[in-house]
Amino acid sequence: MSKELEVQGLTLYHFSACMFCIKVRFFLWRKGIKVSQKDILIHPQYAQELIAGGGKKQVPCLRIESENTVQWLYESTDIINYFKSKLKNG
Ligand SMILES: N[C@@H](CCC(=O)N[C@@H](CS)C(=O)NCC(=O)O)C(=O)O
Repeated sequence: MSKELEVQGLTLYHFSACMFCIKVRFFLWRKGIKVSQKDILIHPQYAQELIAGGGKKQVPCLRIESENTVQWLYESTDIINYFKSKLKNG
């Protein structure tokens, strides 16, 4: 990944005041990574999507779609580590 990269196939479910979400969003901002974001408090239908797909209403959660598979990654640290694993320089 490089600076100011808009990543396709990734969606971050979150809400603005959630500290764990802030941690992830700050990491993404610092690294210049842009992903689609869905606020589950502003749009309750996103919360329903999250529960239906990931199994629980916990944020942050990163929906990772690649080819024909969809993975729902919970836990802020795991989400950050996912991005770090994709970055050349961490
Ligand atoms: N260990 C989790 C904690 C996430 C968490 O507690 N998120 C809260 C919002 S700040 C939440 O979604 N609570 C609702 C729930 O767990 O059902 C992380 O680091 O992501």
